[in-house]
Amino acid sequence: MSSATPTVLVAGGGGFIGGHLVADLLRQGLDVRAVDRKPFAEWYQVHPDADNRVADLSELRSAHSASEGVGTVYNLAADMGGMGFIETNKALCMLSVLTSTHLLVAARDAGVERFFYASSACVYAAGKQTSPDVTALAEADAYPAQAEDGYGWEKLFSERMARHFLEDFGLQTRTARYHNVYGPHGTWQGGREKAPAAICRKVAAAKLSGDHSIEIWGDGLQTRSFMYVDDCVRGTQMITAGESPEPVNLGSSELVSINQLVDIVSGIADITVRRNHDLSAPQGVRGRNSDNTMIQDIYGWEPSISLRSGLERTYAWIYDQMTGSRVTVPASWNTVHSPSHV
Ligand code: NAD
Ligand code: GDC
Repeated sequence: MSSATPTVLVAGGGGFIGGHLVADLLRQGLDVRAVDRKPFAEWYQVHPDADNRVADLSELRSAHSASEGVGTVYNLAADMGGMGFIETNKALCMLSVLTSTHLLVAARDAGVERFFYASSACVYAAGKQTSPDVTALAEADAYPAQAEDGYGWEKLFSERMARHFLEDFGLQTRTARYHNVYGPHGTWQGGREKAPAAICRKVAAAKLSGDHSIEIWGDGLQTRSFMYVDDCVRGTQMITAGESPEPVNLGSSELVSINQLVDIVSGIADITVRRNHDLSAPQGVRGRNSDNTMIQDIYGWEPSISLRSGLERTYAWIYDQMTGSRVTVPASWNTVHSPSHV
């Protein structure tokens, strides 16, 4: 691309959502810089047309270097995972505040025009998520604050820091609160995976091994909404280009129980599974859904890819990872992973 076109920085570009975002930005013909602290071998997607770099963006020097000549920053860099990870890695999750901080400072110093921050539904008050038939969470439900311990508080703090960098320095920051994003080319094993990928892996393992029993964390009545990654990538760019700096929900409003999630995946796999409910496993909140009133009011759009169609693509990809790489099906794939302190 011509040097006149400012570069787009995707911080966390070696990650799940980052890999899909880089791909979409490249498809639009943009100059993209993807930066991640992981070695390239661990990136979910490496796009040769991007300027791919390995760097730890929690260091101010690296954040400054990554931001040189950049017009738009997407900060997707954080230490994160499903409940099996964030419940037992609270300090690690909070250390992401160094990355959030240094990227904001570097963006301000580099004269960046737009800065997107990936926040999370984990900022929402626990007291409003105590029942499976939960009232969908609206943006105001983040206060009085009672965020997810560790991870949720870092997200809420970094949201507020992004707002203050707009108020005090004029950096045009934009924030979305992602609600459980799933899809291919993401984490599906090892302890950081979230429920959609975990259930896909367990059902595929059942199908491949012939032992049709799977372990489910909790009683399965707990509810969530799950947003397919293509909706996330589209909404992220829409919000970044938009004029509203207020944190806005970016999530599906299709509420399902975890038992229903298992029904859908086992239907896709065409097997009937026996369910072993582990009530001692990490469960997070009892119910969570996205109220999409604000995103509809501002943008006239909300995520719309159905859970069934998103899971068909996700299950197929995970099944291929498990068979294409001639991976044997260890029994451990069907159990709660003791969170790896990765
Ligand atoms: P991911 O773990 O796949 O991607 C995050 C990437 O950031 C990783 O590749 C990691 O190596 C990188 N990273 C972390 N610290 C870094 C640092 N100091 N320097 C450079 N790179 C660093 O996670 P994801 O699912 O793609 O999530 C992307 C963003 O969206 C994260 O900020 C996450 O908190 C947020 N989010 C995701 C979800 C979801 O359901 N996936 C939900 C809410 C919020
Ligand atoms: O891990 P998660 O997807 O995160 O869990 C959703 C629900 O699925 C939980 O109640 C969990 O107990 C249940 N579950 C059942 N079986 C399994 O095998 C399993 N693995 C997993 N992982 N869960 C299982 C997430 C955070 C993210 C992010 C999003 C934002 O919380 O982990 O970091 O912030 O929220 O929406 P979840 O939805 O609780």
